Amino acid sequence: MDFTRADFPDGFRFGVATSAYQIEGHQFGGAGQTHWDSFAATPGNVVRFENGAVACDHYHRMDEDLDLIQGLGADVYRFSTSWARVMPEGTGAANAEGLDFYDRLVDGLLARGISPALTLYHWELPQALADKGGWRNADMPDWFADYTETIIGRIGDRIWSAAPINEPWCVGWLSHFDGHHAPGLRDIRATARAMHHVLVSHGRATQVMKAMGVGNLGAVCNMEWATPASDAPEDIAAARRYDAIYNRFFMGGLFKGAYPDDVLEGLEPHLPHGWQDDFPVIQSPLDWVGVNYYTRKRIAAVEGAPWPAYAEAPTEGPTTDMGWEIYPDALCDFLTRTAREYTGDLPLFVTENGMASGAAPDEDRIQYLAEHLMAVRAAVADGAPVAGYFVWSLMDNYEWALGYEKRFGLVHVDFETLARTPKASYHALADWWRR
Ligand code: IFM
Repeated sequence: MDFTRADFPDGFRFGVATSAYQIEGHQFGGAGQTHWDSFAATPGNVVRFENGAVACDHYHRMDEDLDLIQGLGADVYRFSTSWARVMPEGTGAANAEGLDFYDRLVDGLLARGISPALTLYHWELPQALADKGGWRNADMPDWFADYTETIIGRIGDRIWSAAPINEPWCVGWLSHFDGHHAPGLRDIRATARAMHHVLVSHGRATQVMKAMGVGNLGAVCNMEWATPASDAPEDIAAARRYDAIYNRFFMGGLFKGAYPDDVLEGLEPHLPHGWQDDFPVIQSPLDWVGVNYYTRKRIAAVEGAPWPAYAEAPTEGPTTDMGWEIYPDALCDFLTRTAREYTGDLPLFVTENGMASGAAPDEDRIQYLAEHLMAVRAAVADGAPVAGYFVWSLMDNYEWALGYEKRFGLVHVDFETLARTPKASYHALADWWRR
């Protein structure tokens, strides 16, 4: 990996990312049940019914993991707090042991010279709230605001940045329309409500944090490029709909105070009453935006099908172990488009990028990261104000519906012994991040 820090703008920050349920071990420390526990226990949802009960046992191995982050020379560690660990019933009493855990995590990072980048929600919804309809319920913004106040009251004085919700598209569409993630619904009305309530909850949490004196607040959206499968006008329109649902819905809500017409075409009849009045909350001012980027899809129209009437066409280029096409150019395109059309001068961060690979040594991952870092440099050269790049992920972990099979880590985890072993990609990054 032939880079130095001097190849990136002054003050550019490098880091690694994880999330609570994927690494901590949710059976430890008094955490409450989550909707991922019940989703995983339902046959057919998750490879081998695997769940996050033990995961990487980060709960007991936190110091070892923080040493690994320090050994990399990372400037930033992007982690999430689990709502169900902080408030096992989703509302009401806080779990003192959970708060202590995150308190130690933040102090452990600061003691090692690493900036803590907090995400408040990375998908482990407390089961008690799922039982009340979860993201479909219009009370979610209030519940989320209470949780925000509780966790920020404990660690908000020491974090470097905070974002309310990781990847709203996954929380809304993937989980309520595609049914691939908890709660596993396939229902357009649930989808519309979840997608809207996620954004309102984002706005409420942002306001709560600002009122509590927390600065450097952002939003983290995953983005997937859509290329028409052919030059046919139907395929071009289908790819535009995919882009609208995946990417422009959330950026439109956050930065234009409007949803794209090609999404409203399908979702408007199902949005909650008065949805148009929520944009002032959704648009609470932000200090930065994070882009999580992995791949692109080729999209074809499906004639005669109901909205959104599209399907994925076969990939064309090389793929990762996820079957995701490796397509670095779109990272540059997304960064420049986001700045041009939505965020202007606001700093952008690549808050996730990485690949699943079982290769040892993982030369393919080194290549993937190098190509995407080149794309970041191209975006910077085009004037996009990119201020940081975080690798997904520090270590192999629970890849949701794909269980422990897909390995995104810079550090190998043996899920029998839980031993950690840095991979070639870890050493390659450490080589120049530590210079
Ligand atoms: O593992 C996930 C993460 O939880 C959210 N972003 C994408 C990653 C890889 O699929």
